[in-house]
Amino acid sequence: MSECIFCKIVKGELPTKFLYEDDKVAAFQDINPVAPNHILIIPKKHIASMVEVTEEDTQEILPYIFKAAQHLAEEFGMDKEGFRIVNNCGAKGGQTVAHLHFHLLGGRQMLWPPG
Ligand code: D5M
Repeated sequence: MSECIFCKIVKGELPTKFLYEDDKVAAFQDINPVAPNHILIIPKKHIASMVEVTEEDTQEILPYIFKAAQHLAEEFGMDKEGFRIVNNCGAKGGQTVAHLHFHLLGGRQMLWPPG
């Protein structure tokens, strides 16, 4: 998956400052922020989308996504005021990068329903 832009970020082939990293996941600023805090949390393993997540992934990766989200929410002061986590899946879900990622959004009032 050498053409995957997020795999390139994980491999250090695209200069990107990691805001959080462990063995399983990495997090960095979204290039096109839609909120004062807009961080992408991704698995280091290439998984194309939510529908590709396996039973093994749910055990071995998803806990680390939650851990990263909690850590980042606290670090950026979102734990007290609230935040939103979004996963866009597939064309109608609005997914544009085919590597599983979670948008951690905060720093402003979120609205519902989303667009
Ligand atoms: O979200 C994909 C997101 O990925 C979108 O908000 C832009 C962001 N993006 C794309 N390329 C980069 C790089 N190189 N650095 C940081 N952020 C990036 P989706 O849910 O698929 O629409």
